[in-house]
Amino acid sequence: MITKISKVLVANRGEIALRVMRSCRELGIKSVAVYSDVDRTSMHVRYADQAFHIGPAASAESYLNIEKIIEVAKQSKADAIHPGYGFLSENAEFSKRCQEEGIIFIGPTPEVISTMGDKITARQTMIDGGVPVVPGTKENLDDDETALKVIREIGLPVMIKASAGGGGKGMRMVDKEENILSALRAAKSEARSAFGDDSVYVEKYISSPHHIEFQILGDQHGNVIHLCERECSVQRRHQKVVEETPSPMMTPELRNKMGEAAVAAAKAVDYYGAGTIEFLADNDHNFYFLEMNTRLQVEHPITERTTGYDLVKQQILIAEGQKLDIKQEEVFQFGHAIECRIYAEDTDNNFMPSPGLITHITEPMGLGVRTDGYVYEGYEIPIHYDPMISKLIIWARTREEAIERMRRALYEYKITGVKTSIKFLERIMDCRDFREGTYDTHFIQNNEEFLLADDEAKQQFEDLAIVTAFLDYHHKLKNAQVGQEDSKSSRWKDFGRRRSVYRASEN
Ligand code: MV4
Repeated sequence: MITKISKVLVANRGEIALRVMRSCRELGIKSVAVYSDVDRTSMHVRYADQAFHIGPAASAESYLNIEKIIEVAKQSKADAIHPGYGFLSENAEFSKRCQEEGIIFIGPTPEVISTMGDKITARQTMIDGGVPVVPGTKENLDDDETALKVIREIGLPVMIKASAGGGGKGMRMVDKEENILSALRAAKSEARSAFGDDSVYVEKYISSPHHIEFQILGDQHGNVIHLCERECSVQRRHQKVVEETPSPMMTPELRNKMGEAAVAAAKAVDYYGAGTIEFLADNDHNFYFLEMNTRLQVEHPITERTTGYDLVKQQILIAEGQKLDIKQEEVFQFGHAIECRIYAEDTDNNFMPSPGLITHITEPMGLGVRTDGYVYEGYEIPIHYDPMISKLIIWARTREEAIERMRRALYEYKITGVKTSIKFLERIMDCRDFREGTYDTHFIQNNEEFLLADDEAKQQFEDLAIVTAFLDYHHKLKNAQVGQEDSKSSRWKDFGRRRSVYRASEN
């Protein structure tokens, strides 16, 4: 049965709310925004066809307020809700409430969210579905004696993980016999206070893994395909910083094997919608199921760019009950895509969030450049939410060209008023391990000194360049000379040139 969707409530804010509404507009679907006190002037409110205030800044009282959001959906006669990522996107209760109210939840069923949210159950489900998992335990480790016995059987080092966790919370690595019990207790108590559930399980520790995830799409008729991988090993404290596709370590053989495993993983839970299967992979091409994310992910645009599919549109069509109109054999990737997450944070000060007023913003443009953002000049980034400003997504025919284009785009990106991670990202693009594509999940840690080295001269160039750009702009406006060729090169242009020569010869 197909239920045409004509109005979608977007239960989110920021760049992802805007991203979802854009696809709605292309499909001729009306969009409804919800917003908190501090988001009254946010871009997603301006873009939507309708907007409803749902409460104070605190997420718990607004973007996480299930009943309020359901009430707005009914009031606005939205026939579907898109949760974006974060907030209520992986909340089984929310999916259930939508079901009960006859509102289409653009995401999986409450049962699937619960199964994948509980990592012990997820592991068991994958084992049953024939998907490789990291060698380890199947049950909750309750008493010390059993714990010691199993951990000795698996062999040190091991990773103790919270069943209710994910994303690294409640996780402990153990490499010494005498530390087993204290690590077990630490993991349990962290899990209890973070999730109210102290179930833990144990896996063999994989020493230098890659984080590789597969994008999958499943419909409500049992069809599942994958749209290749994303390499997400550039992470800091379990936060992704840069993602790319294809993975530099991927081969056609490994992609086929992992892709098949990803499809099997989705089929094991009768998954429908867009989802991601996360794997750990080592340099010997062993790979293991890690977690499944039952939502659209932040990094989805690199898959869109190389495969050509609009993932939000696919989500909507699937939610309507349509059959997937993509066959696995038709899926191919063209070129290379890299995403950098631009954060309002002070990378020189332990990556402290740096919310505040955007006084000036110039975004990069040109061939192969996409920015998914939501801020504008005069916008104040609130302190209450994730400080991500935008995502810079670069496409080029080859990886090398994509890296150079990313450096160019990061160079063009000018934001004043808040501190940003742009410099840090430029450093990543200049890093040998990244350029050679030989990095793993320890990349940022291994290259910390290079990535954080302060270059005062460069910073002064940059500050001056921004001021000069601004002055140049005003000068041009005043003399109405925009569009005319300058006879003299401005100081701003000199700085730009000198800097790129310096950087090109660096490697
Ligand atoms: C591991 C691991 C090594 N061995 N499991 C971190 C987040 C959570 N999703 C799983 N994580 C890891 N699990 C075993 N058996 C190393 C990590 C890990 C990691 C994984 C993906 C991306 C970045 C990471 C950074 C540190 C540790």
